[in-house]
Amino acid sequence: MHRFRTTVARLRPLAAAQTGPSQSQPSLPARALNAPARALNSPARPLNSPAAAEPFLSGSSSNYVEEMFSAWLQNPGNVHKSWDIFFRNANAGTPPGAAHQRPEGLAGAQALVGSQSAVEKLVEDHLAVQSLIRAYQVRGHHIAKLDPLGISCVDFDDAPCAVGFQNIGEEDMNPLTRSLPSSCLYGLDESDLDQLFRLPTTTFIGGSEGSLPLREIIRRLEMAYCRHIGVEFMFINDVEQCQWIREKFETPGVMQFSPEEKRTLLARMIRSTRFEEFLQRKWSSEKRFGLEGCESLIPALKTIIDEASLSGVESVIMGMPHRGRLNVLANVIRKELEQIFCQFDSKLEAADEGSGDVKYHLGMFHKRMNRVSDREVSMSLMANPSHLEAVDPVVQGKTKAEQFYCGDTEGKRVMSILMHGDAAFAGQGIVYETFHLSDLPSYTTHGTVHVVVNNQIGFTTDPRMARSSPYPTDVARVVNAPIFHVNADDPEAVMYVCKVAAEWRTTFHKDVVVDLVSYRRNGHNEIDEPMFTQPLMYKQIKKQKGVLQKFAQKLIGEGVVTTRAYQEEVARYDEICEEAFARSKDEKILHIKHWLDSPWPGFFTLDGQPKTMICPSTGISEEELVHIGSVAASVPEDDFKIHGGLSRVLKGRVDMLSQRLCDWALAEYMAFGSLLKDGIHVRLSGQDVERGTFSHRHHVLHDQNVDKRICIPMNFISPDQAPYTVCNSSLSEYGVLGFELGFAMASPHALILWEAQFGDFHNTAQCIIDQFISSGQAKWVRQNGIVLLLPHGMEGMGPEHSSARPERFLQMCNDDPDVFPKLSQDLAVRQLFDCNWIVVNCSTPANFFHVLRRQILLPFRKPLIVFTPKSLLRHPEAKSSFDDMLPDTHFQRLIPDAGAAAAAPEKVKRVVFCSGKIYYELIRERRSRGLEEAVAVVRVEQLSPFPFDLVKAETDRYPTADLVWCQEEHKNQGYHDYVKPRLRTATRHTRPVRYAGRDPAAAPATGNKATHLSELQRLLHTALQLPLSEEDE
Ligand SMILES: Cc1ncc(C[n+]2csc(CCOP(=O)(O)OP(=O)(O)O)c2C)c(N)n1
Repeated sequence: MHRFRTTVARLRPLAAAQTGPSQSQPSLPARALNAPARALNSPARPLNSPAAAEPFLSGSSSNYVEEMFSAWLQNPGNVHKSWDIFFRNANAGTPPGAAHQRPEGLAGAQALVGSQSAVEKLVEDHLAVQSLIRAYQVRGHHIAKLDPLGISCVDFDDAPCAVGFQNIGEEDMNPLTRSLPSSCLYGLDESDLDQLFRLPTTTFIGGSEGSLPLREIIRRLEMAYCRHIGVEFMFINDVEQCQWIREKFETPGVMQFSPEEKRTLLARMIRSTRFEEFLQRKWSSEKRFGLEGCESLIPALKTIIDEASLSGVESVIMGMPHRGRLNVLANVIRKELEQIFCQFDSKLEAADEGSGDVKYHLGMFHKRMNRVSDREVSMSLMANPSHLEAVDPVVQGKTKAEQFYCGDTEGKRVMSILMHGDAAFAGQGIVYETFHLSDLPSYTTHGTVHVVVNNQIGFTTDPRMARSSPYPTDVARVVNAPIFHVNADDPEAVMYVCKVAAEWRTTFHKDVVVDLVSYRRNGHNEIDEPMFTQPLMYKQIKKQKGVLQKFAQKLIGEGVVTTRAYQEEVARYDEICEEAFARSKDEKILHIKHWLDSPWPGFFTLDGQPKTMICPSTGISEEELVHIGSVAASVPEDDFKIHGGLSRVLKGRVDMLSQRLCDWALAEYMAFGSLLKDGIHVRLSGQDVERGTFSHRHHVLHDQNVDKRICIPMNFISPDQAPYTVCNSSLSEYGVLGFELGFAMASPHALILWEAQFGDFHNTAQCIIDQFISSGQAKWVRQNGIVLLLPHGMEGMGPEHSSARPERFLQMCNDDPDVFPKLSQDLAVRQLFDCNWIVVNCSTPANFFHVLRRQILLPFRKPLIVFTPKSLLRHPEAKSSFDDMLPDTHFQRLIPDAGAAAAAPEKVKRVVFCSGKIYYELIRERRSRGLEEAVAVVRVEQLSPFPFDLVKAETDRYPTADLVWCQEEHKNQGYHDYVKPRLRTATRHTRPVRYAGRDPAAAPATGNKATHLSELQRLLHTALQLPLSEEDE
């Protein structure tokens, strides 16, 4: 791709007077030779002479030399002999200033080649032209006419524009009429304008011509870079990619469309514009976050989808904010218009469970024929919360999952498109987190097309106050994504950049940004008054002709359509809207289910219900346990040397297996392995999950002798198993959890887990937890079985790393604390079906094993929050027998006391209810106090939905005992606030429930180990002290 042509040859005399190399000795800046040597990884010795001593070649003219040097490195014959000698000398150690020698054959030709100064001027002028071309490529976008309003306040103060021929429009293309500072012209002046110049290989403006007069060079550069498209790409450090972009924008005549294409574009503009006008006419006082001012978004998206479909893409997953969403649903996804219109009828009753959501947040899935490619394309627009940009990683996760399920390892069949507002794109950190997932092997979706609806305002805040970067899109530069700014009032320019963006993705499988520079005709929404805050901008907007009107006039002027044909097309679409409106009146109920973005065909009955209300046993056979255990204890690759410490871990697993025991890591292995064997994909993602933060998991083995050689035993369980994915993530919670949630959305037949490094870090992903996980089903009738593993427990490690904040998760549970559920055979499953998520804290490896398997064996999907242990990972008592994992065993929502207390319940004076690791502290203390008969310790393993029935059974079993809730967390934290009213309901308010735990506190834990231990001792004392002290009464 990259054409290294003989640059010196291109400088061959254009006229006799200009021929021949100079006798002067051009001296080179050190960088000029160093840079390509590095780029090409050449052994050539770099020069170190000070650049200051090299007046002849400076600044960006060094590119010219770099290019020659690169060409010379490839083959010395590529360059003119004079440069060959120069590079040879320089490489041999001669200082650049002395490296030039006149080549033999040319020496005698002195008389023919003209004066030394003419040659110097020739070289200098060519270098200047090269600099000028480069300046347009780098900074042409600064002066492109991107803003339809002409009031852009993009501030380039930090990057002043040095392109000379500023703001030369098509109608005013003559630079001679301007007096220009000479610095802008790199030493060129008016007398050079008609001079012919060889074009360097880094430009395509010549088309088939190798040289052009300077005047034409400038005109073509202006056409390519300074009209309605601003191309920002020169920061990309890949030569091939830069050349590709140059070719797309510089080649003469690239932006020409056939009359047919123009008519299609007009029809799309009509739909986009008239749809908003229709809504405005019918519901003038309703919020709809219309697209007015950026109507070309619709043809933009359709162009991207057309191009993608032509290249073989079968599924497009989209995420977008509120602005223009109804229009996208109507005109891109092609949701039935009556379904959209009936959302405006507030009197319609909702047919589905849950709260529903406002119309401009709902998602949609639809498969349709693409007219351009004649191929079917599935399109989904993901439902999203109000939280701008939160949907970005979710879309990426779902895209990755779809690619995974169809074996699309290069992103050729499934792709994502993300839309953004300008203020949100610049302001929300999740955008950055999402970009940083874009090129990671386990997270890449092989290129996303980002489209920014840049209406130059965010609610009431203008860009000067909303961001510190010139463009709202600068965040994309971190991943070397090209950015195509385009004036959205020029639909043809929009269509062109969208074509190029889609082609970019197809070619390079990397992200790309289209920045639709536009305006917002109305206020933030249709009932907002923008003149309060942006009076001048809105005076200008009021004068602004609509883009459809302008575009129609242009095409009519060109003779592409007649006025009549245009009017008929408009009338036709208006009629479509009117008819749909009439039909919408027949709708009697609102079905949110019609707005599902991720249907799971076959998983539910036809009317969307679970096929059963039964959860089978989650146990597995002894044989299977032994087999999976043996894989977990092995290195299933030949000649694979593992670390000695790891050998001990694996040996420990062998020992456990021989005793029919499982610790935490092994139980997790058993759960994952058994599901994989049954064809269920398991994906575990998060920071350092491969080894496990606490070095207990070791799912990826590393050969100690061979770099990057790894082995994942979990993939050696059975030949026809599902693949196992375990992936260390970037250091992000918001982005990665969102991604995994999206992954889990794609299919119910996979176990998708996100593990926080420590449970408290989940709070940087709070938006995903609040907006999607806890409330997603209620808002969008969409189920999700994601699992969150949150290490939790007071281990004396200080306020950080101790608490996964169970209180927060429990506070968001929807089970009623005051209602004792109706007892029935299927109560446990029905409770799960009714809840918004499941919260557990398992105290045994076997229960952890069961709860993970239950996620898949349930006939529906619910998010699962697991507070996972730290010290219990190696606690000698926290082991489970195979007996607890065999067929017919289940997850235990509550584990009753099974010792002396249970044997003689009438003698029991106290029942201590607890959850999680405090159980082991309690039984140790009970033992040391000799209270095994007097105190029963009962573990609530499933906190939510609360096991009312089992708690009641326990309190009934010990009728004369007093009841205590014990937790190691502070009183205002942990489970207390959630559990207390439910325990009371379970006892029908007949028995008081006392608290044994830490006092209320602001921080989750003390930083002082001694304080930690004394607090623990005190709470254990409170829990086990008999009889009750007076203040506890
Ligand atoms: C995370 C978040 N913070 C604040 C808001 C409130 N809000 C809604 S729209 C909006 C302005 C968005 O501006 P922009 O991204 O430019 O999109 P536009 O509405 O202009 O199309 C704000 C601040 C929000 N929805 N989400």
